[in-house]
Amino acid sequence: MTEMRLRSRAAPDAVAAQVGKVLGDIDHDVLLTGPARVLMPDGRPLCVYLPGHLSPVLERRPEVYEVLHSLRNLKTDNRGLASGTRRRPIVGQQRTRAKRIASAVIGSLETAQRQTYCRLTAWTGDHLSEYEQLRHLLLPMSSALSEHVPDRFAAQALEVAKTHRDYVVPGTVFSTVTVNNTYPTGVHQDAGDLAAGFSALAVLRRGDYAGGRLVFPEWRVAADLRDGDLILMDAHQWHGNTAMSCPHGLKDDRMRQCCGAERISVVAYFRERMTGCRSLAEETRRAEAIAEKRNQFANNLTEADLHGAKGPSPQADRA
Ligand SMILES: O=C(O)CCC(=O)C(=O)O
Repeated sequence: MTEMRLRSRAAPDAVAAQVGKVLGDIDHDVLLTGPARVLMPDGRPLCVYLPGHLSPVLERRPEVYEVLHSLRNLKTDNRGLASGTRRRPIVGQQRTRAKRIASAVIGSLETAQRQTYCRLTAWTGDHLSEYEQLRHLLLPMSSALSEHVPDRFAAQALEVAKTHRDYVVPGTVFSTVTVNNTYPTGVHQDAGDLAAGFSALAVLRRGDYAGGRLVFPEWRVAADLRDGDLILMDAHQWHGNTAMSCPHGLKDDRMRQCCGAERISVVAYFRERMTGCRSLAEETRRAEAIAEKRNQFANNLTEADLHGAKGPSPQADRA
């Protein structure tokens, strides 16, 4: 395996100008073409590229592709910079919205903003047997972390050991997986995953397309992941993809029909706040209790409103 220590980084204002943007080939100088370990100037690992590492499992287990492919219709407008667009406000709501893209989060999620309990994502809960099939892919992804970035693996394993097993993919150091289908991410840094850990990103590829290279623009390093390739990476470094196109130029959502283009990326990681979650059964009971309280509150409000509108005045009440 080639080992490379980076010496220079792009100027901060140049990187700032790329945030949220889909990149081009001019945004990298180095294209990794074989097994490589890339270190940042201070010696911390940026990425470890393992071409073809997952090909044997994908050949043996065609069902893995089928499950991942079936996720292509799950869309989200909640990926912010990674969608390659800016978030826009939604009228009458506090939430903002970015472009809708084919990106699904599966596995476990912690409490966050409007979600007051830990849980499996909706798809996961409804498709447990399909989710379990993905373990065939996630196990070698986790073992690769253990072999190639043992200190990051150990840090992640320590947090996994503190986490209820309901939320961890058995035998791995992953709680959560993002599955993207055939869109280039804008330049972003991942959030919510363990700072001391490392992410593992696998690609499954179909059709005859160009682009979709994974680029670390601050370091001007890229990899053009082929079917079965794996890259272990520090997802807190800025990263994004180059635009994708079919041989005769089509670049949009119709690429799949046009040249059979499909690029599935599977990003596996550990969400650092999972350690605070109680068992799924306890969290579900808690969620039901919260829902019950909300219902009571809503019912009380309705009665109060009715009294306010039609009932006796407070003075009459007191008399
Ligand atoms: O598909 C890729 O190469 C990158 C995916 C990614 O960065 C993400 O989902 O956060």
